[in-house]
Amino acid sequence: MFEKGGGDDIITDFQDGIDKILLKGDLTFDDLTFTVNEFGAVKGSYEGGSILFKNITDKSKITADDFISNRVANIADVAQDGSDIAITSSDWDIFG
Ligand SMILES: [Ca+2]
Repeated sequence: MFEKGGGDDIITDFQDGIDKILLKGDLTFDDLTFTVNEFGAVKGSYEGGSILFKNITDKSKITADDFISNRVANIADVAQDGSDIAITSSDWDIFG
């Protein structure tokens, strides 16, 4: 999960349209500012941290649809469709 102050995270194999990023706490998609770093990878920065999409080079591919908030009642329900969900900051795990 990614939350304010969560530090810098790297996702190496994001599958656009399949994987979802869980935003924890009061962090929302609107808090993210997307840039492309010096290596051509998309980076979403927020207060206290960032999420680097190491294999994504097109900013337009990362939209609100790629994120879920922790207001989703049951994360397991989301994961059942085979999606991977990144769920921690610093270390992250995959469900699905
Ligand atoms: Ca997308």
